[in-house]
Amino acid sequence: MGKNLVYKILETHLVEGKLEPGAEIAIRIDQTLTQDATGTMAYLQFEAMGVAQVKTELSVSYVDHNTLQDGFENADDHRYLQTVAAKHGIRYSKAGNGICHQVHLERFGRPGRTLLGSDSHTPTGGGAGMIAIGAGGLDVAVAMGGGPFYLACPRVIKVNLTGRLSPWVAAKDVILALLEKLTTKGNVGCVVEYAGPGVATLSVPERATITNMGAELGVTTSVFPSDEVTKAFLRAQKREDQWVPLTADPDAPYDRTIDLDLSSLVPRVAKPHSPDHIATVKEVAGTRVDQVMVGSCTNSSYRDLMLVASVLKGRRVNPDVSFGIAPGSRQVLEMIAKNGALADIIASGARILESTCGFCIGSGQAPKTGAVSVRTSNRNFEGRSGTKSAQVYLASPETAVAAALTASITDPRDLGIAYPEITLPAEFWIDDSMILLPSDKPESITVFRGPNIGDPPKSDALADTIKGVVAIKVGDKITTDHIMPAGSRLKYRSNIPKYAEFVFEGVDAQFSKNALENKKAGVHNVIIAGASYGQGSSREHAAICPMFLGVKAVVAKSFERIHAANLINFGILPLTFVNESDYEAVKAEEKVEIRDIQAALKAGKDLLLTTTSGKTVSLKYSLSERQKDILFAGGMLNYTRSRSA
Ligand code: MIC
Ligand code: SF4
Repeated sequence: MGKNLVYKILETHLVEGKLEPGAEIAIRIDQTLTQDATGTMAYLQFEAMGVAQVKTELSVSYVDHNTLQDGFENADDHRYLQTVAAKHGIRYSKAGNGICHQVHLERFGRPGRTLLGSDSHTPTGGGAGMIAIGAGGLDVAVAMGGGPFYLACPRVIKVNLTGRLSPWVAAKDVILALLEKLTTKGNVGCVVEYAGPGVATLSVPERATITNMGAELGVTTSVFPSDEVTKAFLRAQKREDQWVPLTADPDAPYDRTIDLDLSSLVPRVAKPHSPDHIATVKEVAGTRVDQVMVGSCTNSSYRDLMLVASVLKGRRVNPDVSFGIAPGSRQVLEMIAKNGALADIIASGARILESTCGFCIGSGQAPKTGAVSVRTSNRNFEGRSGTKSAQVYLASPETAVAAALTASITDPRDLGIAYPEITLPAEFWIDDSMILLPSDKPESITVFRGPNIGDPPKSDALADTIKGVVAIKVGDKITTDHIMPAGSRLKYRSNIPKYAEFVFEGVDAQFSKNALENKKAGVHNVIIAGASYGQGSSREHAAICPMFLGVKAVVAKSFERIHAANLINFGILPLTFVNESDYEAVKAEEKVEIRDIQAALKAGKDLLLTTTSGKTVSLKYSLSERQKDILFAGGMLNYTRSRSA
């Protein structure tokens, strides 16, 4: 029997385990990326490992998230990241050079390679035929140190693309259609592999839009074959020598196949407040719009910006709309500046924003009270825009620019404008001068540490009995934005005690204070949650800060992959209900106890949670022996230290 593309790449990188769906495997990581919001912790942990030079083929540290610099904190982090990169063999992409995923795709994405990134949208690289996976910073630090990455060997879903997109229908509509089918829940442990004749009709940046937002499906990653289109893209980036052809064998097995006819698709949006809350644009057409934002790692490529500029040329943004545009990279910005498209954008009345994440993560551009904001980004969780009452719709650049012109959600096919076909240039503008190379005299570099940068907190070995209280009980689809807000709080990413003050800020403003008091009184904190707990970002702060507050276990109906791994890395037990209906049995603020944890874990037996109201609830877990050992040690850092000792 033949092999699918995912297993072909995994096979060449396998260092432990067998390629059998569900089994734990370890793979060698060729490339890593970090961004500044997760990077400081990742490099502090890397430094703690005592490895002088990274052992990967390529490691890049990007600064793209925290560039607002309203205070010294972000700038301190940037300088720390720059010096630590210079010292340890890491390239450093300066603030202003662009969003990590866009820049990485342009300059480093390489078919057949593995990439581990401390950001959940790392799968963007799948657009160029790599296995690109998002993980917590600690896992990335381990990979930089030469350690393998452990994951559950995925089940592979084939998406068979046929046909070709119609005018005004975009790559974004492909992934929105898939989110409609597969939703954000229930896809943990899967990888999406694209195949079929429709693949050749999509450019690499379009493929990257699709793999980027595959993160919202909750899959481990998504990948496209590497073909002539990939080759042309690499050639245009002056990297043709890095091309290799890669496709699945014709008789390759898959867990299941989804057929998607590109020509049948229509423009779609994700309605507030979830990326899988899908409607066709026609269904919501006429909704009044206050703000439109084009950018983010999903839709900020040269192709996307040229499309928007071509529509705006000679036209004016509706006076009732605030329209912001953030090009994904300096390459994109320079190219549209040189070819005049930027002038068309400026003339239309759009606001030009820095090439960073910015609005996508609520770092600036918060819309007005109750605003409707149409954005080309990938997440519309409540409050993420910085305005709790805002209604955020996710859409393609085509649909976004239509809303900017009309101040209402509008099917771009109804604009009455000739569709501007955008072709990619034969050569992109290449200038890597903002990607600093590591020092050739690493010993001469002193790492800068400003007052905002604290050491990662220590965790204790796993307690045999958890005796404490349900510090919070939450429902389904709790995202890492709920657990650990970003936006205006981002600047505390390097200062755990301070950042921990904001855990669950928007859900229960007293949580942090109460949890810390419990901890001081020796009472363990337990979180009770519904399905898909920890959706969204890879931020390990959603585990580190609860750990700092004395959270010992999260009991949920189900977990998202990256967050579950982060909990384990920081010594917090991720447990699930044997009977989901028991979720109802455990009340907020109730006293709870889980005994004999070590013995049960060693024997692979269920755990029992007892409540003060006299109920007993069975709990299970999905942990490999290695993960159990990490938990016994009280987290990955302790585990690594004990093993090297
Ligand atoms: C996000 O889109 O939520 C982020 C900000 O990029 C996060 C990373 C972070 O929280 O720093 C992600 O997606 O992993
Ligand atoms: Fe940045 Fe938004 Fe992409 Fe996250 S999703 S990496 S915040 S642009």
